[in-house]
Amino acid sequence: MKVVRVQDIIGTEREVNGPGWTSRRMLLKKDGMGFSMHETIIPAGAELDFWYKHHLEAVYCVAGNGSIVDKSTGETHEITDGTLYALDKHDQHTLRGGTEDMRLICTFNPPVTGREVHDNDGAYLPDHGEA
Ligand code: 9YT
Repeated sequence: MKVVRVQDIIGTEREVNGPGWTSRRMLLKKDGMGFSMHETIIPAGAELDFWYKHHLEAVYCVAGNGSIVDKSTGETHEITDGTLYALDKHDQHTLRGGTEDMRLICTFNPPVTGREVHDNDGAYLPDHGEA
C-alpha cells in the first residue's frame, strides 16, 4: 500500500508548474497503477488551451470555479465543486479559471511519467517507455 500526502509533494520534483497551472503528481506511471493522479490548481482568471492527443483524462473539481470550452462544438460548461469532465475523445478544449482558484483532481490514462509540460498544441508527448 502507498499513502501519499500532498503536503509532502509540494516543492518536490512531483510538483510541476506551467503557465497558468500548478500540478502535484500524486501517482505517476512508476507507481504502477496504470493511471496517474494529480492535484492541479488553476488560478482565477487563467486561460489554457489543452489537447491531450495521446492521453485520456478525467478531471473532478473539488473547490473553486471555472469553465471549459469544448472546441469541437463551441459549447461552454461551467465547473464548480462536484463537476467532473472526461476527455473521452481527446477533446481539444480551453480551460478557464473563474473567480476563485480551481482545485482539480485529474487522472490520466496512460499515466504521466514525470515532468511533462504541454507542447505547442497543448499535448503531452506519448510515453516512450521511460520511467
Ligand atoms: C486540468 C488539467 O488538464 N490538468 C492536467 C494535469 C496537469 N496539467 C498536469 O499534471 O500536468
